[in-house]
Amino acid sequence: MRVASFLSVVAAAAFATPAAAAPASAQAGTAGCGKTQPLSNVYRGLTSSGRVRTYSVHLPDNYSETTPYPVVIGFHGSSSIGLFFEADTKLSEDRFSANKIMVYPDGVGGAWAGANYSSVSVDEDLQFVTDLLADLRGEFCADDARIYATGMSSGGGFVNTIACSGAVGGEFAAFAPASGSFYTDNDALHASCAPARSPLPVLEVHGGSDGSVHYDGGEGEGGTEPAISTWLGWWAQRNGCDDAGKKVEDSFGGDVHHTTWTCGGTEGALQHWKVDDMGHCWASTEINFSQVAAGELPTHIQASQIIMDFFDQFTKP
Ligand SMILES: *[C@@H]1O[C@H](CO)[C@@H](O)[C@H](O)[C@H]1NC(C)=O
Ligand SMILES: *[C@@H]1O[C@H](CO)[C@@H](O)[C@H](O)[C@H]1NC(C)=O
Ligand SMILES: CC(=O)N[C@H]1CO[C@H](CO)[C@@H](O)[C@@H]1O
Repeated sequence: MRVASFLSVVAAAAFATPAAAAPASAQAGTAGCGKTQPLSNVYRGLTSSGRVRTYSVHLPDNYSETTPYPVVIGFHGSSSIGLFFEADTKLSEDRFSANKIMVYPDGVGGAWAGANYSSVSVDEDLQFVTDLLADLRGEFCADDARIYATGMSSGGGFVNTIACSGAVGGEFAAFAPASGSFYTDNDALHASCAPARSPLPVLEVHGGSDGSVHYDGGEGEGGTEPAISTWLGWWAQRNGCDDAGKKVEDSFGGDVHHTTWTCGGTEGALQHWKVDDMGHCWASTEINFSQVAAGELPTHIQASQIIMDFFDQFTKP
């Protein structure tokens, strides 16, 4: 009896605290503001579409439960898990994300929907993103206007699937797939891609020598992929970009090409980095697993820095 009433007091206090401590700031802090987080690395599970799904979170050093932080969700490549993507990209290191909440979800069976080898439907994985966002908002102090998605290979492809989904994609401020395998929304008129708004900021990084997700498109591991230039053309159209006025900057002896479009008056709302001699990996100036796996060496550019700098420029209107 005593224990029970003690517990009910604790429970009442636990439920009362977040609401009472919620900041009255003008920033769009989520319900998780006010909840203390004793650990900087958190592994969480939730049930989505009747299935247990998992994800890991890396919080900023000295996380303050009253500061709404930007959130970056990183989707791993095929046959992988979130923790591997985190280690490979080094995205949780302070130099890239000191003031961000980093989130790394796990795909079912190491895969994301859209690839023909995935065992879940696109609708189910999109529902998982919705449920993940709800869980994040309730647990952590997130800036609702600054939620971003990046991903590698099939994870990059899934980032495009999210961007093309009005309901889920509308929750994000910007998207950055790398070495993306774009299996969905490739129908003849690509009309199934229905972004929430225009322009929707998108940046892609791709190797010109990618032997898995060919720059010129074709048959990939999990389906047919468009040529990257074709795919960029679709986004230029959706985003209302001035295609004639796009700027191309070549560097590193002509190996690296950075293309920037101005879309609906927003400079850089569509961007592309192509590295001619790079294969299928996460672009980095430092050696890492995905490079080793692809028989690659470090390259000229650091995708982790480029992508975080890109995200910093955009807030959800
Ligand atoms: C976190 O706090 C410690 C101790 O106050 C300080 O030395 C460190 O620089 C802080 N880290 C960041 C990223 O602000
Ligand atoms: C997936 O698509 C690729 C490319 O079109 C094809 O070669 C492969 O056989 C397909 N696999 C399955 C399981 O359908
Ligand atoms: C193969 C390799 O160099 N892997 C490195 C990738 O990055 C992580 C995190 O910095 C290192 O711990 C690995 O050694």
